[in-house]
Amino acid sequence: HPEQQYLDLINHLIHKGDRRMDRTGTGTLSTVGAMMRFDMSGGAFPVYTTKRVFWKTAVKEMLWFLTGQTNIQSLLRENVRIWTDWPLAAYRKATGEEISQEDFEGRIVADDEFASKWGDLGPVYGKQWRRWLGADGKEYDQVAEVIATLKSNPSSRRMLFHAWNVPELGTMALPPCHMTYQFYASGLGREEPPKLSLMVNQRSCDIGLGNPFNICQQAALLAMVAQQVDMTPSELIWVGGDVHLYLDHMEMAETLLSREPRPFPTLTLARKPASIDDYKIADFEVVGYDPHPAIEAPVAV
Ligand code: DHF
Ligand code: TMP
Repeated sequence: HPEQQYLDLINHLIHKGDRRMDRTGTGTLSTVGAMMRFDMSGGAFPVYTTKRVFWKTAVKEMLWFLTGQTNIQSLLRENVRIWTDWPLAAYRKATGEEISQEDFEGRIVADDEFASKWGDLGPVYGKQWRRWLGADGKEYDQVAEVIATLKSNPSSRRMLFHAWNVPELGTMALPPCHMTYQFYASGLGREEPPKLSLMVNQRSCDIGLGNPFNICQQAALLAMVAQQVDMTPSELIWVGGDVHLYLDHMEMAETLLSREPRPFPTLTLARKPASIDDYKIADFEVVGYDPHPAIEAPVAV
């Protein structure tokens, strides 16, 4: 089962991981240089099954990246709360106010002025993907460029977008974890439609919480881009730099390892939107997802 790659990586971290302190003060077991490959042909959607993954939340985050936005207000309006901790920590630190997460989120949603002051994550993924600011003062839409190249010159070796914008790292809530997205088309001129693969390079990976989200949202991106360029999704290749298991995720890890993976569900896109900017969460039809129960685990801030 392809999910075995994930379980093997967790097992490796538990037994061979380098035990170290980390930025968040939580402590991790860590390794460097991991690869997982997921074949999406036939519609397989790599959403892990050894715990319930809230794939709609993960796909909504991907759709939010694609809008180019960086403020959590639009995420919260979609009921996605995974990014609140970082602006909330910044707000508490700056004001000394002991505001609850719910109250903070409520203010972000209701009050545009408050949101623009406190809800922005800085120039994170969406900004870099869609509006990278060049030294020439122009904004570069890397995603549109990749899609245009896939249509005009699909054997190009330059079809990638990158979020590691060095001069802007300091003003991001978190520097990008998933950094480069490189596309690769195969069977060109021989197969109709050709196949499209995506290789993602991720410098830092929280194997317990972040990775299950990342894999399924990156798979969703591959499905969208393939549809836009009339290709069929092939492999998602995921490469991790510092891959780590937080020490307070150990119990979750043991539970995951004790469970038997189930078949991946299938993903169908309900319609073909006019462009990469027009996808909605309702376009993602996932059939046959039958996971083991969800596991709650703390996120290291
Ligand atoms: N920091 C750390 N330490 N790990 C991360 O995975 C992480 N991810 C970030 C930002 N900073 C991070 C953005 N993505 C959750 C999932 C993804 C994510 C942030 C948080 C999360 O808490 N997932 C829970 C709850 C899901 C939900 O509320 O819908 C989960 O059980 O998957
Ligand atoms: P770092 O910037 O010190 O590496 O901390 C970022 C943490 O967030 C790290 O544990 C990796 C994790 N992370 C993911 O695994 N996936 C993600 O998509 C994001 C945003 C973060």
